[in-house]
Amino acid sequence: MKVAIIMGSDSDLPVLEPALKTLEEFGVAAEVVVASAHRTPQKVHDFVSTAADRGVGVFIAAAGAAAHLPGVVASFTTLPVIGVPVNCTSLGGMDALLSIAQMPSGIPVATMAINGAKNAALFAVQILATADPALREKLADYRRTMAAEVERKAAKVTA
Ligand code: RP5
Repeated sequence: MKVAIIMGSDSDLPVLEPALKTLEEFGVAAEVVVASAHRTPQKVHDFVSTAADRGVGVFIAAAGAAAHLPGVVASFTTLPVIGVPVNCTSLGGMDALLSIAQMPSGIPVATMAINGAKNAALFAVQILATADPALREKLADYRRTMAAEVERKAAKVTA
């Protein structure tokens, strides 16, 4: 199963780099596309409505400002959609966070923190791992490594 990463503008790409890196680390394939809910809505529709046939299991959708893209993606699919609010305005990303989190009842989007692309990728991996024991083991390794790193740093503080 693949992850589809859809962003509202090419200007969002730097924020999404950690998601791409994380998926690569887990060996999870990604499709990446720029498509805007407002500027190229037909492209959004066509990309999302054909994604399951291409092996996509989860969407990560990122947008800034009046960030309608994740919600629109969710309206076209029953696959899980993870929303990443992008900080690109004078409102510091709060505009995007609220736009993405405040979905109407019936069409959920799992909303990450502002610029929270790494956690979006980890959450996507966790979703795919529910049906993939090898991926579950990689997640367990990741947690063990993270805990060891925390303890290594903590040891320097208490030494
Ligand atoms: C949103 O508007 C995009 O997702 C981007 O975060 C923001 C600004 O887009 P550009 O004006 O940089 O293309 O739709």
